[in-house]
Amino acid sequence: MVLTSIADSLTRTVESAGNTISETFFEPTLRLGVTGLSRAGKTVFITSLVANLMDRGRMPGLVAQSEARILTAFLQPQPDDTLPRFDYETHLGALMGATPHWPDSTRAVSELRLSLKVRPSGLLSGLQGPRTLHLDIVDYPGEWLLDLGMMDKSYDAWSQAMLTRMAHRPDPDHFLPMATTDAATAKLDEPVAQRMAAAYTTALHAARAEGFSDCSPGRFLLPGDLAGSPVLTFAPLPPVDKPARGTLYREFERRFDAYKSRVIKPFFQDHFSRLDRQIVLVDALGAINAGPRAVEDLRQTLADILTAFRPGTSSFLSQIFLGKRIDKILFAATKADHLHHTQHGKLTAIMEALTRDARDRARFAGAETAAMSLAALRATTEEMISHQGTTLPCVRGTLMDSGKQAAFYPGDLPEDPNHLLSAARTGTDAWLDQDYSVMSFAPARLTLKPGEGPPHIRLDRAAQFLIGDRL
Ligand SMILES: Nc1nc2c(ncn2[C@@H]2O[C@H](COP(=O)(O)OP(=O)(O)OP(=O)(O)O)[C@@H](O)[C@H]2O)c(=O)[nH]1
Ligand SMILES: [Mg+2]
Repeated sequence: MVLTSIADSLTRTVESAGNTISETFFEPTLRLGVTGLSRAGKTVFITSLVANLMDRGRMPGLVAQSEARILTAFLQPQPDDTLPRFDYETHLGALMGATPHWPDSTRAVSELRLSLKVRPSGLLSGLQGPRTLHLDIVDYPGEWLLDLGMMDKSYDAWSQAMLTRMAHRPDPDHFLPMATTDAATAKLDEPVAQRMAAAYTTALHAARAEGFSDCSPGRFLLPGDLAGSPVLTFAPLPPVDKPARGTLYREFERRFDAYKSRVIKPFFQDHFSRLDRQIVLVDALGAINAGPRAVEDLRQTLADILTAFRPGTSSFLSQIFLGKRIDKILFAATKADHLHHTQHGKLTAIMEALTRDARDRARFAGAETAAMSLAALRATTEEMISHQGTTLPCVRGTLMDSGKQAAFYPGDLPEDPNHLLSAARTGTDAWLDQDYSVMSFAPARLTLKPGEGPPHIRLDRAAQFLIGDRL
């Protein structure tokens, strides 16, 4: 155990030394992580960001662009041979085709390299020719960050923690009655192991649906290409003193360790620890629409996810980061085109409040953070509509279900975000003084002028925060 960790650290040190040398003497690379819970808007964000960096007519908020210093941006083969490529062309085709539709859900990590040729600014501009920045964009599910808490736990400690939690949670397939000491000490019987893992997974899904956020292991909920494999076929068991070989307990313990070393560790080591910048996308409007419980769950889940951005809290993380850190983190409420711009400030304030604890801590750990609301792909236009003697700020777009055009008023977000968050914390079922609703709009049919990327809201500002200082 100890030997492998030392060997691992050594290779990593050599690797990072290698990175530094190539960064100084050759072309610098910036790794941008894009994450968020499922359906937060990661795929649309990356697709539109890349399209708008290649055709920069709608990116005035990116300073290097407004100074006309970005000469070209082009896609390149990515540097990591074992990572799937982010399928940019297919996703863009979906959004920009003759019958535009949203891209399919993606369930695993993927990567894309965009290279930007830039003229240096300031004093150096006359002395140096253009230089190239490689932007490596990594898309990964936020759910995977939730596993971090397992790394510093033994199977025994994790089992006890989960079994205690489960006592107060739904258990539709009756996992708890199966998880007895007798079962734990019985000889391993694979069909029994599979039934238990399946019942435990059902319980995790049910707990998630009821708004509980600590639902580990994360891959049980979002298995990617690991579905059905032995590393996902285990469950917590009651403690057994010196379990005998060949028992269910010993096998589940072995699979738990395999899950840590083969699933969690490689992700954090090979992908997460190499990020320089991070954007966390949050569908805050979707949660507000779903009600107070969903907002409170979102707040808690975000807090759990964001512990990953504080390496000091986990010995495992400190080890793999080796002093390196993510130095800028942007928290972005997505799909802001569901709101008239007069409400965007309120959405940003809600986003700030939702991530306040985590942002304070990240800042403490040396990372610069910001919150913002954006739409990666604007699917609506704005309109003021008179209604019962007042004018309501509405948005208009094509409805997903019917394909018809409709104008729509989503409700008035509160000036003070704590109105929403405190109602959410008290666990009420519905908002008291407002109804919120979000329509599903289809992406609009687009005819773009040459040099123009897809329409968006504040994507240029997000890009400026995330990469502007390196251009
Ligand atoms: N109106 C609007 N809707 C958006 C925008 N971005 C995302 N959406 C909606 O959110 C859905 C999810 O977006 P994706 O980009 O696929 O989200 P994801 O995080 O990649 O989702 P998974 O791959 O399933 O984890 C889309 O199908 C759209 O319905 C946006 O900028 N505006
Ligand atoms: Mg996706």
